[in-house]
Amino acid sequence: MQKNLLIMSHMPQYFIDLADKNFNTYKLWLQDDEDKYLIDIKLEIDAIAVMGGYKITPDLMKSMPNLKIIACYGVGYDAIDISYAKSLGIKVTNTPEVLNDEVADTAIALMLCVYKQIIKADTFARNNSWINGDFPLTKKFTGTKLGIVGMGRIGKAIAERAEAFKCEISYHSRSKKDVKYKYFNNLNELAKEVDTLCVITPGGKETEKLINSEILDALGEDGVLINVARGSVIDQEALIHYLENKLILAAGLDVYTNEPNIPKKLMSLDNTVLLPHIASGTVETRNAMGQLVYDNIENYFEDKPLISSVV
Ligand code: NAP
Ligand code: 8YV
Repeated sequence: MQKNLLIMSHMPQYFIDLADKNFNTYKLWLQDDEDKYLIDIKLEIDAIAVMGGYKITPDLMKSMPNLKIIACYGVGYDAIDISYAKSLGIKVTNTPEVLNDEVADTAIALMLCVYKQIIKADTFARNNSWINGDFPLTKKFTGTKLGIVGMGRIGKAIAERAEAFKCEISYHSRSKKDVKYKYFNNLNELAKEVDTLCVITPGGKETEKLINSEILDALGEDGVLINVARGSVIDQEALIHYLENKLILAAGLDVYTNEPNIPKKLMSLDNTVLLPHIASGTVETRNAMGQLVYDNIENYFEDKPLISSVV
């Protein structure tokens, strides 16, 4: 018998097609009254598929007595109450590895855009400003000192790419990793040492405002901040203050505290490059993520081992 899969919000079509073919799908985001719909279907749901940023609360889990697995479309699962899921025996899966290259590419792209002012130069060319004179000289990225905060799967992929740019690479995480780069047990010391700080830790309580005024101070007025992790890892108000007052040089951001809202102040600054959380957003990578979400759910119901389980 086909299992009942609740899809919380719109997800890339590749996954929807797979899900429609193989499960009874319930599409919450297409309903006029989502709360009433959830009440109507709550006893039927066996599995949930959810985009990374969508909150899965204890109340929602508690309301579905047959829920066995929550498959997160993203490697970061900070929006799901994991310990509550565990307490109910609900499995949670995520999508590690398949997006490492894409997110690392985006991190490097942000660094190049910030240093070489690619976005401003594009606007300058389109506005025909060139006829009035050359674009101002920018700043060399190759050979700079890069500090990676979070030397995990994606952190390593960023470091591999940065090596090609002859960067001097060092990193901070809670434990030293088996890598050739210099380890800083103290984040403040790392920030003092580098030109660019690139953040790629998980979100959630453990890392909340890890990058605060103290760290931005240490990064200093020539320092660049790149965030492809989660908005919560940075004290966004402090960051705006440091950017506005040129207390750090610039920032390249893919993620924000209250997505999809980006503070107007951040938009108005000329020393930011802002992306709408697209670090993994190519057709190829999103299809691979969708396949992994699907395979985890299918494996669960076929009594096969989960490919990437969190709990
Ligand atoms: P991972 O392999 O688990 O690596 C996470 C790294 O962060 C580890 O090195 C870990 O080392 C470190 N870390 C964890 N907590 C820390 C803390 N409190 N202080 C300092 N370092 C800490 O995860 P991943 O696959 O690389 O993904 C990392 C994160 O990137 C995801 O969780 C997600 O939030 C984000 N992400 C964003 C996008 C996007 O679209 N922008 C896409 C993919 C992923 P220790 O445990 O030793 O500290
Ligand atoms: C996704 C991400 O875009 O994997 C993650 O942690 O942040 C991104 O790859 C996000 O999860 C949307 O589902």
